Amino acid sequence: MTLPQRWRIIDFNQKEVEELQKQYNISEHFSKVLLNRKIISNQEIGGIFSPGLAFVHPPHLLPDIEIAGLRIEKAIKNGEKILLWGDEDTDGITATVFLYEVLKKLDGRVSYHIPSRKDEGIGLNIEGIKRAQEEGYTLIITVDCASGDFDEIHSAQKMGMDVIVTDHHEVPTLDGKNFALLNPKVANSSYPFPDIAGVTVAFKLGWFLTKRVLKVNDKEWKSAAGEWLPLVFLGTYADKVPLKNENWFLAKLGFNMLHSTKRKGIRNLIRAISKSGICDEMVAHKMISVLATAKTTGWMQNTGFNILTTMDEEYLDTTIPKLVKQSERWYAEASKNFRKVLSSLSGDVFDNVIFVYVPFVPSEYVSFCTSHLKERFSRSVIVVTDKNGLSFGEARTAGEFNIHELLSKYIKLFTSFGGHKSACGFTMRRENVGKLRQKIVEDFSKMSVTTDRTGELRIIGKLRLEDITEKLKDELMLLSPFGSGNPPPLFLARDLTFTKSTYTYEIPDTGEVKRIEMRGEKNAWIGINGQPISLDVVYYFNSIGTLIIADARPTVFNETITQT
Ligand SMILES: [Mn+2]
Repeated sequence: MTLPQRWRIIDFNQKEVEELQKQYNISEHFSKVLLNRKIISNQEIGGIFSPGLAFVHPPHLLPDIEIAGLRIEKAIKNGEKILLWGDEDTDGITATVFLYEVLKKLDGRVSYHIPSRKDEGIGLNIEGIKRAQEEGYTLIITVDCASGDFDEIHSAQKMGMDVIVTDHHEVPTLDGKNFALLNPKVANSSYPFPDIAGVTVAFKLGWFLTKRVLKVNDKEWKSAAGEWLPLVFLGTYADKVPLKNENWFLAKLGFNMLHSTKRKGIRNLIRAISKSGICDEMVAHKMISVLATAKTTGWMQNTGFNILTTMDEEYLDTTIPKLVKQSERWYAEASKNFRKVLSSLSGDVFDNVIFVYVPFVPSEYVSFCTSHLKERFSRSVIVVTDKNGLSFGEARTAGEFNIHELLSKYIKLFTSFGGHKSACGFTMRRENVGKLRQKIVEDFSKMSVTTDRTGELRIIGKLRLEDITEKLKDELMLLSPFGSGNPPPLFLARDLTFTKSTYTYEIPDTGEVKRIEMRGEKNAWIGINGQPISLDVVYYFNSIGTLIIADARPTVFNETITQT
């Protein structure tokens, strides 16, 4: 059951559309797309037509980067053993790989450990710190974690090690901070765009260090950095940070390099997932879910790290197909659990927030269920299950609403809590779940319904499939890759006669016959007994110019189109 979304055709000032169109020699629809995204300055439009690292913020803007740079440079010069401490998701792994390779290039004596989320949890832990000390490490650099791990950091310091934190999660407090904390979200940060991924924070540190140690200039760095950009793309895409500002440029450049990268693991992943060998957004998502099954297998051992760094084809040929199968099984199991959660919903779907306690769902599927509920009902969602004698929950929000801030009010109810504005996680004693639920539902009932809902498809304009030009497709593809914060522009075609879930049409100029097909859930709209049916269709183009149907409904019932 999907609640019907309203379709809204955006209204444009025709004069503005024509002006922009003439000024940049672009098509009318693309002019509308740019106006809708408020991309109108010379510089912004220039960035879309020729994206480059020149549009990415320089590294010295990150807080504490000078202090970190000095300390790391000293460690390299003195031959100190440096331990990178990562996180077991794609953002954490790509960040670890990146900084590992940079420090190797700078002749650092570097190793890494990625804690197993299942056995060690997220962030620093005392056991690992002790082990690092025993093995003679004197500097620990975290990536994608540890902004709040003050106790562990102070312990490491007492054991004679320095700690540098690089991270992008919300920072709970700065009380007692006596270490370099490279996080664009710290309270006094003047970093211009804080919503970057952990891999991007690491990327900035690597850039800074390379300039400092090798005395290269920005231009030399930018030409050398290319090989790492696919890693930045994967981490950025996996963490679903908004593809805006510098995130978009980094994702764009990295995405474009996926096909030409020398990194064998990435090439092998694409081949294993995509029959055509071409990577679009769907393939990228699948790559990330395969990497998500590549776990930590012990101290300083992580399969994802191995995949992204190895040159050993044989290792990749045996490892990756196994992981692909495993991730398919995981997805099937996650979907099954999601359906169970769906059928357990009752009146919840009419509340401003969906808060469900579902102890029958294994904790590894909670994140999946939370995100999918949010997508389906376009509102804030909290899903809680039980894990290791405690309750464990995840929260996601639709739109701009800050769920991290709201949950922070109840920090006393949690035994652990962390995350971002739009996605966070927590653990708590089971007997407190009911109390939290009551508080949250109450908080949401006081908000206006629209605060956090995005249940509306906003459409650029009507565009018959016969009228789609190659020029427009090329223009739209400039905006890819599409994803969080950068949705593909939507168009509407009305009254298409579908026969057996297929619509066939002819391009007037060339006589070429094309067809589009209904797939998956949208199949609900195929005609009874295979009879032709007339449908209205909202569609878009993905990064490789394939037409994809976003939504469809029978023309006769379609009274939901509104013009703003
Ligand atoms: Mn991250």
